[in-house]
Amino acid sequence: MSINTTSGTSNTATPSNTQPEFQQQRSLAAFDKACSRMPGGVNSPARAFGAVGGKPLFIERAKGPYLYDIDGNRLIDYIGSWGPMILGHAREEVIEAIVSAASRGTSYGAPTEGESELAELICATMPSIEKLRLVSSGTEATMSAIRLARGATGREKFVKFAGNYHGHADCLLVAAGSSAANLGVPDSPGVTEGTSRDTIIMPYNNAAALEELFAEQGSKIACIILEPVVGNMGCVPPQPGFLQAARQLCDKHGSVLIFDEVMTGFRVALGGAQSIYGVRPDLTTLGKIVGGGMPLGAYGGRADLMDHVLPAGKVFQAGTLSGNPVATAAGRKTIELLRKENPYPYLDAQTARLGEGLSQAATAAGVDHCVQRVGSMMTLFFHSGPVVSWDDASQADRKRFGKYFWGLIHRGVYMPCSQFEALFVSATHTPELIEQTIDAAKSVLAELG
Ligand code: KE4
Repeated sequence: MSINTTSGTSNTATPSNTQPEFQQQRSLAAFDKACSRMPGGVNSPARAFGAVGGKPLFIERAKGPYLYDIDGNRLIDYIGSWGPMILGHAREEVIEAIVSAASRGTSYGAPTEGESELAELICATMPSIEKLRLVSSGTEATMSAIRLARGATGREKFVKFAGNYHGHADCLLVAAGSSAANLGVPDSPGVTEGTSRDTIIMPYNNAAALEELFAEQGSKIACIILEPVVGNMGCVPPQPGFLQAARQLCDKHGSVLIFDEVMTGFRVALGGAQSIYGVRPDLTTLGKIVGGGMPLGAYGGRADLMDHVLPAGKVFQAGTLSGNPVATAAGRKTIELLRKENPYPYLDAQTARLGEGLSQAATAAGVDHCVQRVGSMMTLFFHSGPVVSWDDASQADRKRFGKYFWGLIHRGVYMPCSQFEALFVSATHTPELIEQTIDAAKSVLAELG
């Protein structure tokens, strides 16, 4: 694992475009049809290409590092379903586990041994998790962890950070208010003042501001929730001492420290960001990779906290498909393969090379940029950097990013469709594909320069 911000110097761009002419007719027709029945034609706004312009590609299938869309375009995929596909798409052993589980029934609404086996695997991989509850998404995990922290402490306020995304629970769809107290205001229609006023929004990577807040309000704060490596404003690593400050403040004031590792769990390292930075959270939330691409999330941590959750305790949380046997089979197989194969050194090397190549290409083109990476999650910011908070990230050149995104699509490369997302490299991205991606980027960036 290495953390770096690079903006190196380099050789000239060598245009390469070995892809057949990019087509989009069928996707455009499919999008129009989708819009007739689904708002914005998608089931999650991140897919709608709103941040890059144009209309989304409809995918027919995927295998390894590739997506194949309904117009026959083959694309090197750097979204990986927004993180889950670390082993590459349609890994045979995972598919076999899903088919085998599904052949025995898809859901029972009763406990299975497979849930305990997955729980054991997660606890063995992330020792801060002594007990956990399986749910069906990252949002459910974070929403439930915040409720648990509030229920266990009897406190109502909690802290999140600008540029950190934790899913769409009402109390999290909150923007920093104008007031100096950083009190939250609704960030979506339908979110009420009542659910926002207990959410405190702070600047990420600002330990001094956090210390000042806790000095004033520490006894009222149920928890801090944060992305230990931010992916949702683009990749922003924690500055030295920031995570430690959050830990110390929670210890001093009796607040719960929640690491939202939905994206970083099993991604930046097998044990997630907490295994890299040596800070032990009280609760961890998981999603994405933990389900192997199936709907599965989890929240867990100190047993004394988790025992507040119904029916062991009184904090309510439930779910029809929580711990679903097909999803847990996919999650177990994925984690078993990660533990057995340890792809992390390979992923680190491939992503480092990609970052180096993108930076060299941008420098050669005279494009203001920086590259920020932790393990196999990375962002090329159209910003001179460093990007340490939302105030920095929000200054990035989104328009230029959109042109970069579409230029790469036309060259057979599918990057995250927003400047404020991280790209993900999988174990199936070969060195040849990394070089092909760099060549495509050289060609695109040369046009942008
Ligand atoms: P889900 O409810 O989407 O499974 O997880 C919410 C969530 C929680 N915490 C973190 C750190 C996350 O990154 C996410 C979801 N990530 C986004 C993309 N950055 C999911 C993509 C989407 O919304 O379609």
